Amino acid sequence: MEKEHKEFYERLEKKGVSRRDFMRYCTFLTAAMGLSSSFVPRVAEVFAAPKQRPPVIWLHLAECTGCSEALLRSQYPYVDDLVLEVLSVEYHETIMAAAGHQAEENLQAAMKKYEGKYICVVEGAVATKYNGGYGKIAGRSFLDIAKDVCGKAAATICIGACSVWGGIQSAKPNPGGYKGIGEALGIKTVNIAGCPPNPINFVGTVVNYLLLGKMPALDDEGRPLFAYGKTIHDQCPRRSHFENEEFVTEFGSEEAAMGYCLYQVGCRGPETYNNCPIAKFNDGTSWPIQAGHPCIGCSEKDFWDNFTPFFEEL
Ligand code: FSX
Ligand code: SF4
Ligand code: F3S
Repeated sequence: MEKEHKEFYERLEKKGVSRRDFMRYCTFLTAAMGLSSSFVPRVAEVFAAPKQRPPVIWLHLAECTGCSEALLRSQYPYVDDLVLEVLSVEYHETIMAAAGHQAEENLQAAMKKYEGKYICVVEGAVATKYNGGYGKIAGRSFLDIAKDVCGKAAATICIGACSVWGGIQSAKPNPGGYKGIGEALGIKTVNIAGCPPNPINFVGTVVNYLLLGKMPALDDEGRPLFAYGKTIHDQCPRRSHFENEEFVTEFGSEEAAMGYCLYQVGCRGPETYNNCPIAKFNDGTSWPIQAGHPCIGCSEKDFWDNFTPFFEEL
């Protein structure tokens, strides 16, 4: 065990991440997961000396790959994408070396070898109209692929609004009949909502599974409660301005510079459940409202239809 730890920290050092940075990350992750600080050493252990590395098949369907990008390209990318080392990722089109027929063979081989045991992570929506004509890989429709791969998985985690509810491709008039995985397949999925979701919400879900042997508690929409239990509005640092009716009515104005509430320029924070004000993005650098942009409600169902036009009070 000691040797394993030493090697792990040496590897981190080489990537420019000190032991201290790593422990800070684990402390933050533990808090984000809603666990007490006594869990920090155990959370660190999940990365430093993994007891199990569950096989994962990661599907890309209709989407922009922003979800993988968010995970892989944070400010200290190595820390977030550590989770990919804890998992045994058997198939992931963005990061694997194989292509073409070889990639397809890898997918089939992994499904056979780990049938009923692998976790399927899905990015992207499924086209359901015209025999799946709006989305195919290697001649197979997204719907066929999803049915096959999710059907043989131990659990399916949907990462991003697209796989959760259909996302941008399912916005009206939705010509391809796009749907999220749960609806298209009639199965229960763990839903990491957002466009893109915060990587910490995915990492926290996986670490919860590895640490406690189960998926985290979910809300009615299948979203982990530790991340999506409260509205943006209830955690927003601009909330006192809302209460005082101090609003931004124009971008670039004095009120905007003073950090007033963005409700009148279309903020959907009151209707949106997510932990952005606490978790922030890029290792705690900022988040939409901190940067002066209203929340567009990216972690809510059908936000492209329900919350548009953006920048207007609903
Ligand atoms: Fe969708 Fe993810 Fe938005 Fe993009 O893959 S949730 S379009 S950020 O990337 O699925
Ligand atoms: Fe609520 Fe948005 Fe105003 Fe923040 S900026 S207080 S989330 S309405
Ligand atoms: Fe999305 Fe709103 Fe957070 S737009 S990233 S839920 S602040």
